[in-house]
Amino acid sequence: VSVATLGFPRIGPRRELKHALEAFWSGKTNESELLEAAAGLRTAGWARQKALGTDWLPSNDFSLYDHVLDTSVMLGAIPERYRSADGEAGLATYFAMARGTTGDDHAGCSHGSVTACEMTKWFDTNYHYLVPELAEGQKLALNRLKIVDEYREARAQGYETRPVLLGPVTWLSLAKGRGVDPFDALDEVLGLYAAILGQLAHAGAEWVQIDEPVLVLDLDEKQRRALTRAYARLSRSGPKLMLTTYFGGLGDNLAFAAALPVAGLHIDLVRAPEQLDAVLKAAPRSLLLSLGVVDGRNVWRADLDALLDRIAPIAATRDLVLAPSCSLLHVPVDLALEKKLDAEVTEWLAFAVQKVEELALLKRALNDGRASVSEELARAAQAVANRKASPRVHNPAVRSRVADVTEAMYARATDIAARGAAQAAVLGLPAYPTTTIGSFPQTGEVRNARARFNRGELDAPAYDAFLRAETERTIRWQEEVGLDMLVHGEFERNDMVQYFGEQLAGFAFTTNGWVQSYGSRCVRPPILYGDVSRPQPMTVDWWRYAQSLTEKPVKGMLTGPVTILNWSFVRDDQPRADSCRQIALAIRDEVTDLEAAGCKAIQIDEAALREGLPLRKRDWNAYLAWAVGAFRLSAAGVADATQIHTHMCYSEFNDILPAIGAMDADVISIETARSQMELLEGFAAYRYPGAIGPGVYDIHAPRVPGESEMVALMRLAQAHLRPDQLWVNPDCGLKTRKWEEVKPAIEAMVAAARTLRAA
Ligand code: THG
Ligand code: ZN
Repeated sequence: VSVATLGFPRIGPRRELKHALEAFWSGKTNESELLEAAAGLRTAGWARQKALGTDWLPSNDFSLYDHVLDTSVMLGAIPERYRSADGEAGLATYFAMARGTTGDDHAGCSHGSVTACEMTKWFDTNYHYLVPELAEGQKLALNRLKIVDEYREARAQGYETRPVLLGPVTWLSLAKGRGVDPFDALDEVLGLYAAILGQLAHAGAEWVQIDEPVLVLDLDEKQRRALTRAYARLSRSGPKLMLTTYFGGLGDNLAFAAALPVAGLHIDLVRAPEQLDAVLKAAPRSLLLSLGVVDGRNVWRADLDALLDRIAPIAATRDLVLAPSCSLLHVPVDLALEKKLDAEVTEWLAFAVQKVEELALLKRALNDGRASVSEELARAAQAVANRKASPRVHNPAVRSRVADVTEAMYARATDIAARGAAQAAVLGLPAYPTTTIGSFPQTGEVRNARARFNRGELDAPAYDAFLRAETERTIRWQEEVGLDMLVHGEFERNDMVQYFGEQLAGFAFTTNGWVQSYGSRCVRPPILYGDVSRPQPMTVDWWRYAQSLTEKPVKGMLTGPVTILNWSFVRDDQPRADSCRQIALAIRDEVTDLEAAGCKAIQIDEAALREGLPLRKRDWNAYLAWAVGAFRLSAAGVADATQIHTHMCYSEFNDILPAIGAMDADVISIETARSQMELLEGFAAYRYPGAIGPGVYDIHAPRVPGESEMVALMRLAQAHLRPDQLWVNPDCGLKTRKWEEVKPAIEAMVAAARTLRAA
């Protein structure tokens, strides 16, 4: 038995990569300083994993921005607009693809102003990759081979590694064709992959890890044929291939995957423990199996005794590799850096470093007998038992409240049309009412004040006074500009999920538990460990203060239960649906408290509802049923006259429109500016009954659109929806924008609404 890691966090224990990247982007450091910092992180990663007992060290799991982008650049899939005059694909090209350029801040390089490549979620994780693009007539060709360089770099330092390569069929499946089917390039791509593998073999690599997470998805014929063709060819290209699958079970692809001519197969036994027996049956003895037994997506300690009971009989009959279920990219680096987390919860957790320790312990128990590590195993077992028995996890009051939830609690008293009339009478809004999604710019000043408050340099009354002044200024500005429904601006919030998690019982927080979200950006997901309750109102005082400043209605702003769940590390001791229902009840309390305080419109954001969809279509309905149910449970406690809004990010939801309709929100705001309102066809065809605010201002770009552009977008919307269904708002929250951009854009938006009313 040996131990592998499929990938280690690249951001660094103290986000060293983030700091190195941002220093470079701002011009404080030069390219060689950035590359030196990156090399330092790689060396530290290898040394660390080796010391912890990893036998199969990964290389090329590191990336300066994103491993999918690395793969695209390696294959020469660089869209024309990023190609510099001298044809070289260096760092400037790489970061132009990742982040776009503004034309002026890249002095000396030949790019004009270009937008970044599209970015989207990596399977069902909270990590974003850059979408590969293939255009008609595009010629692919190998670039500088980072994978070979990093293999050699490790070797020169005395580390024999198993290079990590994103598989060709997954890369093609993620790619977007512009006027072409990416799979038309299959043979060209396979030729390049074969050459890469050849070079790795030449450099001395005996094994290569080749990631094909598409093997856990519903595959079509084209993908299956491509996989067969790919591995028939690549298995003859030099190194032995460890084909890795993760984020789910192989399911109906099992027989197919087990028959591919590769030397090893990695399976995810955390997401799909039930597949082990079937895999053992299907996998020939000659296939080296890698068992993903430790959760690469969550932060809990593993139950080592249970794992040993399961694995020992297998280890007696065949050679095994033990590994995390997937790359450790998705968990924080090191629990030892958490000094403020309380001791009881800390004992239940394992971050990347601790997960490798768990694997090393399993290996020793299997190779040398359990007795050789009985003390360590006993300690691990005690921690697991403590967690199970802890009163912090189980709250009888929450349990009985959930048990008492009735069907009626999931439904508003009357239907959406009748509610609309009641709300119109209370709110007195004009046609085409204007509003924003909730947040206003988190300026350097705001972030600075929060940082000083967190460091204890600013006391609570001073911080509070600062936030109130920001809120008041923002209310005054919204009144001046003529918005119809106002927001308080959310200056008191950091990350929205973190903000609510910090105020709910049942969640724990880390100080260094950063996980890469995209590029240099990270999130610190809350850790949901116990039954959830809301000790006291969370947002009511901020809303009350904001409403006291104006006669216009101010929206209450909440994050929905599904989004809080999807962006947290969640319990693994009960179904996600059960955790979600508990969060929903806590949010419901906040909703009814806001209503009791006089709030007439409450927005419950479900930014992450769509991205929580299971990877397999057959699981969609079950997810949507409980997710939509949780939203309804959080929202349905209010009177007809109280208007419930929701907001969803990312625009692809035509395939779940019935579920969105079933959420029964009075008003929904969505991203549409970039897709020219295409999405609304779906809403129209589905006869969406509620009101819709199709975003008319793409807040993801610094560009400020003008009034006529927004009017034109709304005219497109009018083609699909009744005038009384339409709201006018930006695409998403404004927290990442600057006031200099927001002010003219919102002024133009209000002017656009007035033009529509006049027509
Ligand atoms: N919250 C959480 N997850 C998310 C988002 C979120 N996933 C999807 C999307 N939004 C990701 N977007 C971002 C945008 C900005 C940042 C992170 C993810 C960001 N992070 C700061 C950084 O890395 O410097 C740290 C923020 C902090 O101090 O908490 O800017 O909104 N949970
Ligand atoms: Zn959004």
